[in-house]
Amino acid sequence: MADGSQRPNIIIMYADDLGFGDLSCYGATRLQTPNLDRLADQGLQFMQGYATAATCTPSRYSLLTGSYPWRNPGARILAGDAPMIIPRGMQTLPGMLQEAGYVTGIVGKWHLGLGEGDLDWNGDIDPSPLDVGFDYSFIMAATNDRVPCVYVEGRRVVGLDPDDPIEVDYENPFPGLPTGRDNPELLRMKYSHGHDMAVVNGISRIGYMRGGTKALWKDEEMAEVFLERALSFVNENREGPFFLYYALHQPHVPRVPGPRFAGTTGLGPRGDVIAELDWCVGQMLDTLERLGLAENTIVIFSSDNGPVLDDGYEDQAVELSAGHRPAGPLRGGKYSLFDGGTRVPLLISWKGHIEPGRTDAKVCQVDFFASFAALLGQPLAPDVAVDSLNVLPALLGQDPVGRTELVLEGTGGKTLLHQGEWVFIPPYKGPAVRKYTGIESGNAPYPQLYNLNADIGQQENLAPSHPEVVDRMAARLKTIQESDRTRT
Ligand code: NG6
Ligand code: CA
Repeated sequence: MADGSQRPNIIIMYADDLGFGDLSCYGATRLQTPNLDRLADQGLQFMQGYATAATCTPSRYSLLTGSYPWRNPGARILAGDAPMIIPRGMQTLPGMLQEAGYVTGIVGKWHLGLGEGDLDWNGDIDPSPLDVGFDYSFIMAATNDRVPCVYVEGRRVVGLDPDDPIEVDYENPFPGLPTGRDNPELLRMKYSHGHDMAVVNGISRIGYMRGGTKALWKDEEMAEVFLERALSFVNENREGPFFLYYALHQPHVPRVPGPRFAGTTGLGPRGDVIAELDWCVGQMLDTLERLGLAENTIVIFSSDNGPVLDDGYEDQAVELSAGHRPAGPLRGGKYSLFDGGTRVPLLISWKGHIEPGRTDAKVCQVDFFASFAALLGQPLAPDVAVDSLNVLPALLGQDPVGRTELVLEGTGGKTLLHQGEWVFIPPYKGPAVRKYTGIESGNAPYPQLYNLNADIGQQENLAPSHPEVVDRMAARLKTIQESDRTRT
């Protein structure tokens, strides 16, 4: 297999802020995810699958570059007008796959920056995903709560009227234009914190924008717009091999389901958009079956970070969540140093190659790069994918262990170390509970040590009773951070 003679299609479906406990196959009972459960049934369900970080940009950076996010100080939650943080010329997962003969595409959320700063949204956008390994790109620039609220295909804003140019500003409002702060009467969904700037489609966002009226997205159509592009990409490239990074926007705020899903789950918009996401996954699986691609396609599903209920809008996520634990048994959630921040759903199927089942092997999204390179027999230069380990046997269900060591990030570059069952969190300044979201950050003035095998909920700090483990892991974390690579 490692001779590269076999080149399966690869699809990574990547949710935004979906938690370890949000799928029925991971134990949710108030929410049903039949299509994701179907994927779990036909593939391998990881009980210890990790994003590299508890927020979006750093996790996506690692997925695409095979590098830990904290190596790049720019890999923090980005504004919608931020310059691209993947340097031109840096080898990426899609770039490696291009070299292996794949046609590569991205559809959905990008959030890794565009252009080189001071971007003119009305001209050619450069650099864009097209410059870091993608042949096809249909994206939103950042997040669905950040301006500009437009789709970008290739290098161009979709549907832009040249007589109505787009301007974006993250500091100053445009005089005369309404904002969420000043014009709450225009809002169909109120903000709870932040998100009080430009009003687009009756929802106030982060950042200000003017113009581009015809190009503005409608949140309730976003799922179908992205799905349609993702399915078209598969259809057009069905001769293969292709790689599709389908980065769904759900269940990130603002949560606005299409009419088919609004009100269907009883959990409010957050539940409804998860039902919608599940449907999108089902449409993709059905399409693969219909095109006869189910056998020769590796299908991966995961999420960029853990869950959050109130992330800035009054959408009843908190009020209607009784009986639903978005992070399952894990402590914390999005933004957190605890496992709820980074341990996420991870499903992999490859019919005829992966024996269906569950696995406790520890794997991280940063490892896809080296693992697929190994599958395809693609050599990796030492300075490429520097933290990506070949865990292909674990991904295929042939190794029950996977990674023995993993560095994870909470928010803003704060790191922690996993070694086997041990988790070490260094002392960090900052509030123990995050303002507004109410999520436990994991910050503490003292070191924390947890044993995940005995205590998945990270309730008992074993640091006081195991000072030698704390010392060893603190030293190791420092060594890793001072090194320029962990792949040997
Ligand atoms: C935060 C936003 C949050 C979300 C997050 C990024 C506020 C108050 N909060 O700053 O709503 O957009 O950034 O989420 O503005 S992520 O999934 O893309 O990392
Ligand atoms: Ca996210």
